[in-house]
Amino acid sequence: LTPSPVIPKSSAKSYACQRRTPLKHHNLLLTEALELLSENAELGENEGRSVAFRRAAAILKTLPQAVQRMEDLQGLPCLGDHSLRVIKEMLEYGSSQEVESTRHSEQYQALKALTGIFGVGVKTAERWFRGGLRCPSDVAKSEERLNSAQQAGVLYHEDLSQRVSRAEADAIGQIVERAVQEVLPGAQITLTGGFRRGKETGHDVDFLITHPEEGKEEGLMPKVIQWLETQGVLLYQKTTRNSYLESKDGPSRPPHNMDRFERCFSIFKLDRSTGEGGPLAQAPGGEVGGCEGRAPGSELEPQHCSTGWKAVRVDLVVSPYSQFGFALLGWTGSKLFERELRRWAGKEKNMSLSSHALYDNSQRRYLRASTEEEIFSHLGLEYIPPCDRNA
Ligand code: 8DG
Ligand code: MN
Ligand code: MN
Repeated sequence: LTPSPVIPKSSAKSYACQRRTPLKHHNLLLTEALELLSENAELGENEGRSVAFRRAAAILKTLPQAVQRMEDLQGLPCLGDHSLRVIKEMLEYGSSQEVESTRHSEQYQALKALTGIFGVGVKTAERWFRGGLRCPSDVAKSEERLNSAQQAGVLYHEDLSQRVSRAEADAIGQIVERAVQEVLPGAQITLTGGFRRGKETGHDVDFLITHPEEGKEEGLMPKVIQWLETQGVLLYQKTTRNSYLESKDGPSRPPHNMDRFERCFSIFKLDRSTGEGGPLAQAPGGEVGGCEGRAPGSELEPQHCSTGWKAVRVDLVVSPYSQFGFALLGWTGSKLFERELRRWAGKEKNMSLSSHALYDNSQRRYLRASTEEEIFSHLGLEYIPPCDRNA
């Protein structure tokens, strides 16, 4: 009899924000299966079920070795009957019928493909699915009215469906840095999202911008966008005020200066010679490979010519310095880790955590913090570094 893997003390904790979840782990087959079921539930708008599968996958990522027998799972939280059933089947037969039939179902594949288009959410994807659409090219050929995000999503779909490399993220970082220094010297930019957690690739690149002098950051986003636009870097952008008031997870009392918080969902035009190292020969007086036909607003045909540049999704967020720690914590992810932090704050501490502030409902006051470490400490949690927030 082989001994059961020793379950680390932290794996017995039920909130993901109490545990260290590294990027690389030993149970990829199981977590991929459970995450597929989670994703399918999300596409079917069954949030409770989706979160349950995601939590089950997350606990397996904390284990020091591969699960081989059901006994190896003893003492672990977050594993419901359904997840246990799937794991058991996979351990016995190498695969799960439910997972495989979901993976191959037309509905799962179509909804995944349609929500994979930038600007398309579950509701729209479902409506299109009922109308017979199955993939991005169906949408491009259809008569559906698309908003401007969806138009960009269809137009640049080929590029946007490719992963963004770390080198490309760094190249975009340099462009953003340049833009920010041009319009507000002394402003600071930080790479957040998956890349900050140590991922090698991402579906987009996320940045947080602030300035050490409180108030200087006001009005920064429009200026940065304008500068980027004059440089011809932006294929698409939509700047919004924070959606903080509408957010059901937000704190019960918004801070006074929340209206300064801004974000921008954008698509950058990244020169391939910068993103991949090794400069390409520049064709005289124009783009490499002659991709002029790709201007946004041209005919809505998915574009395949992408020799000279690549469309990359970029998220920019501007935060006042006083909220920087909260914004950094909130935009580093993972999504499940964020969700668990807010659940911990509310359920265990009677506090409300957002990307702006931490409110103590018992003391009826905001708890100040300038670093992530201080926020974990306010929450009574051991500090978890970004590389271990990959829940
Ligand atoms: P990926 O891009 O590599 O696929 O992964 P990621 O970087 O972890 O995912 P992301 O979708 O880019 O999200 C990064 C973080 O940003 C995520 O932890 C949650 C956070 N985030 C959103 N939308 C919002 C929002 O509307 N408000 C706040 N406060 N945070 C958000 O994605
Ligand atoms: Mn990201
Ligand atoms: Mn993002």
